[in-house]
Formats: sequence, structure tokens, C-alpha cells
Amino acid sequence: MLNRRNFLTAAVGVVAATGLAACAKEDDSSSSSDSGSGGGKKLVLGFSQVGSESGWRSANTDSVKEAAKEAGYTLKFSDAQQKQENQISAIRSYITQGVDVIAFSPVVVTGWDAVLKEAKAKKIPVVLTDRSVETSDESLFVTLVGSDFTDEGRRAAKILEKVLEKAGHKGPVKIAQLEGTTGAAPAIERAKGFKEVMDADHADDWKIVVSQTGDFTRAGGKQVMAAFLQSNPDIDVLFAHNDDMGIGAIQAIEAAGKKPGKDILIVTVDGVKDGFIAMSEGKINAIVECNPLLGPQLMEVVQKVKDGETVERWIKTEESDFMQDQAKAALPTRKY
Ligand code: GZL
Repeated sequence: MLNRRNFLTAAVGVVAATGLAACAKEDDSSSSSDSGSGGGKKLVLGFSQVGSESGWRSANTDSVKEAAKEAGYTLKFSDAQQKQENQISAIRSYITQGVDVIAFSPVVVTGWDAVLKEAKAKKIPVVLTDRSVETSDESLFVTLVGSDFTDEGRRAAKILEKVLEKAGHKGPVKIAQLEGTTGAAPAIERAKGFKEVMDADHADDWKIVVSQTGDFTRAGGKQVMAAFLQSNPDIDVLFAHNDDMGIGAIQAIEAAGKKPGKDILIVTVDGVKDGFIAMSEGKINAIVECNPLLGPQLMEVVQKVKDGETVERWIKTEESDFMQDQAKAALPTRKY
């Protein structure tokens, strides 16, 4: 995972990787490297997607496909159904096919070095999108196009302060946390960022009384929240790592005869349309946005990498945060 510490060490990686990309460019010099804008060989991009587990993921897939079409690239796309082995197989297949660039959103942070070394050996540059990986060899990927999940966790805690104040909550705060997919960068980092603020500013009044993965799905959120309510009926707040688990949890909260957004205050991450609808209905109290529309930025970077240009090590996306009273006004212009 990229953070300030390894950001600097990564700079070296960029040179190595760029050199790699340049090699890739050289290897391609035999065939014209035109990206299809005016004749010549179209850039071929191999993309391995996590799956279709959430509204965020669907919007992200649409953005990648539309942007590749717009750029005139040949896109080879695979849906891994949230299984790392499927992503590794897809990446191996792209290597065998000799694509120009490989891009993927790694379902979990570990277990990628072997296949990324195979791509490096074949001089195929790799771009991470959405989620990052943990690796000791920073030259195994050129850049990450995606959000700062740790900051999203901090933002969730900060906006929860506003939600609690608006709700007039006094005294200790018992928090349930619905975590994303175990081992996934957004799950690890959102929990880390939230805890940073909690430890710094709320060590004596906030407590995470229960925390478990709902795997970023609605079904997972509903099932785990129902179990939470059995073991911890006096939960004050739910922090869900994505809207879909929050929406699933709302169903469990209502089935238990409680009012989501009132009896249990809810903060989620993503900002998909259904999340905004739930917020406009008063069932979610605040949403920390995580932008899935990464396609255009990704295609721009892919072209630069193919052309052997130096790119930033982490290309972050712009994001906002929304309180419940902003939901209705924001809904008509939401792009996903
Ligand atoms: C975040 C992304 C996460 C979303 C979930 O960038 O990886 O995965 O928050 C999605 O909705 O399933």
C-alpha cells in the first residue's frame, strides 16, 4: 500500500518502471504504437476487475469501459468475482497475449509479487487502479490511480462528530463497524484512519464494541448487522466501509424494530445513488465520497505509461463529504 513513507522510496521505482515502460515502448517500436486515433495499431489494455460486489464497483466498471472506448483502445476485461486466483489467471493471460499495458484493482493487498514479476519480465507495465498492493519491489507497478482510503477513514470519523452533535447525542458512543473485504486496502485503511481520529480525539467517549467484515456486499451487511444487534442491542452508531453494506444493515435494523438514522446513526463511504437515496430518506446520516469514475484518468495514464513518460506514483481522485441535509439537492447531479 502506498503511504507517505514508501511514497518516497517509490520514486526510485518510477524510474525503473518508466525505464520498463520505455523498454515496452521500444519493444513496440516495431509496430506503430498509435492508440488508434488515426490508423496504426490500437493500444491494447488488459484490465482485471475485482468483481461486481457493489454499486461502486459497477460504476467503476462502466467508467473504465466507456473511457477505453472513448480513447480508442482495445480493452480486454475480466471480472474476478472477488477471487484473487481469478485475477492472477487473467493477468497471466494478458501477459501471454502480449498486451501493451495491464491495469487491475487488486482484491486484496498481498500475494501479487510472483505474477507482477512475470509481467515485468515480459516488459509489460502494470498500473494499479482503485486499490493498492503491498510489495517490497516498488518497480512491479508504475502508479496507482485511486483514493486515499486512510483519509476516507479519518473523514468518516470527523463527519461522525458532526452527526453526533446534530443528533444531540451526549455521553459515550458505542460503535459497530462493518468492515470491507478482509485484506482489501480500503478495508484496512478506512479502519486505520477512523481509529486514528478515535484514538486522538475520542479515546474516552467512543468505543468500537463490535467489528466484522460484510465483504462490501448488501447481503453481507444485512447478515452481519443482524448478528451485531443480537449481541449488542444498544449500538449508537454504525460505521460501514461502503454504502452497500450500510443499505443491507438498514434492512436488519428495521427488522429489529429500530429506526436507522435515528436510533442508530449511520455513516458510510462511497456515495452511490442508492446511498444518497437512503440519506434523503433519513436512514443514513452522512456519506464520505469515494469516487469510482476513474476511467478517464486511468486511460490518460495508460497512454503515458505506454509512451514511456514519467507519471506520478499516486494519482489521487477528488472527493467530497455529504451530510444528510445535502442529499436531496445533490441527488439530481450525482454521476453514479
Ligand atoms: C473503494 C473500492 C471499494 C468500495 C466498495 O475504492 O475498492 O470496493 O468502497 C467496493 O463499494 O466494493
